Amino acid sequence: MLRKINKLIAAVSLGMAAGMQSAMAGFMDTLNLREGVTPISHAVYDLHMLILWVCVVIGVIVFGVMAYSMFAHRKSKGAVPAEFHESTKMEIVWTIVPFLILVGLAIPATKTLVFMADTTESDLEIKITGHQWKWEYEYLGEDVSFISSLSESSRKGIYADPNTVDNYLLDVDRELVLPVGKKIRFLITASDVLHAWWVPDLGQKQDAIPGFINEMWTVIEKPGVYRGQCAELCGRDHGFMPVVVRAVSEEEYASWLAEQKGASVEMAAAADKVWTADDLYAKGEEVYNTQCVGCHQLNGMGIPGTFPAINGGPVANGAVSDHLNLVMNGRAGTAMVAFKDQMSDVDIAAVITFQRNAWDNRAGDAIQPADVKAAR
Ligand code: HEC
Ligand SMILES: [Cu+2]
Repeated sequence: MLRKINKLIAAVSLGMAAGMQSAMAGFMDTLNLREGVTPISHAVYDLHMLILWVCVVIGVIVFGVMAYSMFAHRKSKGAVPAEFHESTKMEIVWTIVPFLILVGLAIPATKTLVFMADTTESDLEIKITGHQWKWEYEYLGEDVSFISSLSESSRKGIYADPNTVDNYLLDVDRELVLPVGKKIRFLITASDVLHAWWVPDLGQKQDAIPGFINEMWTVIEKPGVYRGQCAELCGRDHGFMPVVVRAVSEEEYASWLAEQKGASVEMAAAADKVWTADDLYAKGEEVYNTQCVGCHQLNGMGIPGTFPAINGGPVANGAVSDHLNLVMNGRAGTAMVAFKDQMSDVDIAAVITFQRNAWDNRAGDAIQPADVKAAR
């Protein structure tokens, strides 16, 4: 009989241990900080686990002593409270012990911070600029730069059923492609308001501040796609400026970079040729749907009181030179920024041609990339 009970207890406790283990693994996956894929994310994770366990041990000791004292010295057992005041010995002990614990935690924490701040000896540098509401990436010294905005599918999901969209609001039209195993230094700033560049798997978040350049570095250990978001409330479409990093092997990165350079040569050639109005319109619709819809809306009606309508608006139906001037230079003090630094000649010519002829607008004219180039 006794043996049977013993067996039962053994089986139950084994089962519980297994259950605990899988519960623990589940907890680690869903609730805990992620381990990430960079030396910094590992350092941060290890520091977090160390401090977590120190807190657990302190918690167990403190609550254990409390529970034991209340149970062992309860009134029904005739416990008589000790009566003493101002025990210097006790006061010294409860000051020194927490002090030592804090110093003990400050040492690894400071080490991690110093490690994170060391941006020296990087292999490549990327300048990241936050704009309302998109990210601009410049590969310094490589003559490659582009704007990364919310993908078309995510944008459509806003008006439809988000459940049907993959990576809803975490998907972009152009990913930040980076090589694995290289030390990358990021220079982070913003053109308009505060933003913050954040990718959890890289273990870092950095404020993007107009007029300031913040730094951070990373070495991505594993190829893959890592998603993040703007993490600083930056206006109406703050939730619509995701970050997508695609980490690839060194060879893939080199060929991607060469392709980008080829594309910019192609783009220069496209800027020199004369476009048909139809081609400009088609291209312009694409540009409008990624760069301008956020404010002026799909139907060109804007948001009354905040963003003016382009459909029937005075500028899109007025002189083309004024239209060009507005799109290139923006309007100071408003959310209408100068697009000349963010868009190519072709994109500017195309989007203006589109706006002048879309919806009910019937300007009937087109503007060539060469005109945009001349106006720069
Ligand atoms: C962040 C919001 C925002 C985005 C994005 C934006 N605009 Fe604007 N736009 C504005 C605001 C605000 C104004 C009004 C400026 C003012 O007060 O004069 C404006 C005005 C305009 C006007 C003049 C409208 C009129 O007739 O009065 C045109 C044309 C225009 N924008 C074109 C564009 C184009 C082209 C794009 C995309 C490349 C674009 N805008 C993207 C905010 C935006
Ligand atoms: Cu932002």
